[in-house]
Amino acid sequence: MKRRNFLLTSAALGGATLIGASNLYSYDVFEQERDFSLPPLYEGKFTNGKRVFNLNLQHGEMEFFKGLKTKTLGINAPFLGPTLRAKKGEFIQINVKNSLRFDSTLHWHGFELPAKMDGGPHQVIKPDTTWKPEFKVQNRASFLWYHSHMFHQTATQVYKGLAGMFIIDDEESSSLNLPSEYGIDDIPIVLQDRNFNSDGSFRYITSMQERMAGFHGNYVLVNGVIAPTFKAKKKLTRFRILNGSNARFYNLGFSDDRDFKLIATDGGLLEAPVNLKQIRLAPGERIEIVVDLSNAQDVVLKSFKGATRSMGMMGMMMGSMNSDIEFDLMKIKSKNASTSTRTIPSKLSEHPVWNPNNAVAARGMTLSMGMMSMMGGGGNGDRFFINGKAMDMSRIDAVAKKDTFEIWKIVNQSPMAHPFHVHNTQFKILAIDGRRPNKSEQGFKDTVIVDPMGAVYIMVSFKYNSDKNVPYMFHCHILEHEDGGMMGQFLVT
Ligand SMILES: [Cu+2]
Repeated sequence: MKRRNFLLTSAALGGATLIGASNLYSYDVFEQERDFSLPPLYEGKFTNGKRVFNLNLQHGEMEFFKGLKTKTLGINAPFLGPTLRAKKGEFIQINVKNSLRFDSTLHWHGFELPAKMDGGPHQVIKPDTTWKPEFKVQNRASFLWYHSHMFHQTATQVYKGLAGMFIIDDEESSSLNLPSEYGIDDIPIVLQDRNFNSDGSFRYITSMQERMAGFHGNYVLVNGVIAPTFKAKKKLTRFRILNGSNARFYNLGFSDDRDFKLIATDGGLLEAPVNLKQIRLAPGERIEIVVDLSNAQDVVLKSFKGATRSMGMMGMMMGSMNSDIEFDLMKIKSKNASTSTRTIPSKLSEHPVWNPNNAVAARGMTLSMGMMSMMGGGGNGDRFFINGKAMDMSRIDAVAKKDTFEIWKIVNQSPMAHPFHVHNTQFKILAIDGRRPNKSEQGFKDTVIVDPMGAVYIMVSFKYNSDKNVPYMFHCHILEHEDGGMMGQFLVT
């Protein structure tokens, strides 16, 4: 009885700190039209045979609400960063200057790259210094991203804005006639939920429940804008969608229930497009979809129920944070969209066949949450574990051999879903809770949803790089869980 009251009270308090209506979803968020924001495209500059990018981590200020200033972090901008773009096979160098007042890192999420260049917790960039990773782009055409991976600080640094998108092209992707003009018919979208105090400042976690479930905000930003209106230029439009939220899952679809074609997942093109009406997207995951907008009717990109699948008491707590309700993300107007000469080929790519019998090792990764955190009380220590251990920078949890296959079984011993992410690889899903992956789950992945009390088998290969000293990370991509210990380290030798 007491607990129930507490939950009700915390939900009510959460509402009181918001601006305007009690939350985003109880009124027409499109009443005030806000322009869609396209992140600037930054293709770098060729110098001595390398594509060179200059990035600056900086403090900034944004007006998410008219007349109210929010202190933010950004990369070459007050909030978030440019969309970087490079081609497979190129050598790239990224000069990352830290103009912040504190340590940070910048991790190239989804890249297969040398461990020293990964931008994880071991590659700290001190204030007023510049980190200059360089590596050959080995990934096939795909939609990757970059973000802070500072130990214990990832959640707050990403929350304030240290993230951006990264597009890789290759001959295969360029030879297809898919929509691919940046900002015209090829539109990147990062989804991030936030809360605000009445003075406009970001509101972050204030309760143990929020830390446990991960941060869930009542406003969803699309490229840094609350519920924008996107005016389509072409009747056939590709959206590259990144879930850059700290913890919120989405179940994406359209208000009129129209079909869309899923053409790519984390690691690039599927073998063939898959017709869908809804698709779940967890923090860290990306999808590329192509939508037919030729009927000229306004339509809303939404998140539907069914995103989180939390169980029992966890489900109740998540419910109090609006973690699994239906809500609007972005309005799409296509009245003035022109006819497209682009097409969606029925065959997109051919994936190599990976035979599980060729795996040289099998590993188990069990994800769990501490009982104290389950009860919502006590202690400041780590509350999230992999194989019963919290992340330790000085401990190596696994050693893999370069260019071999391994099978990892990821087991979720908790009542909420976790997106499991592995660095330096694009893996394949072998099985999800005892079933074969369906067509939309058969692409290359670097992050996979492991549902409550579920188990997922993945086949991983670390093809290109080895380093006997510097580890890569595997972790839950709910950033509060990662910071709270649900992370481990592996070497590739
Ligand atoms: Cu998690």
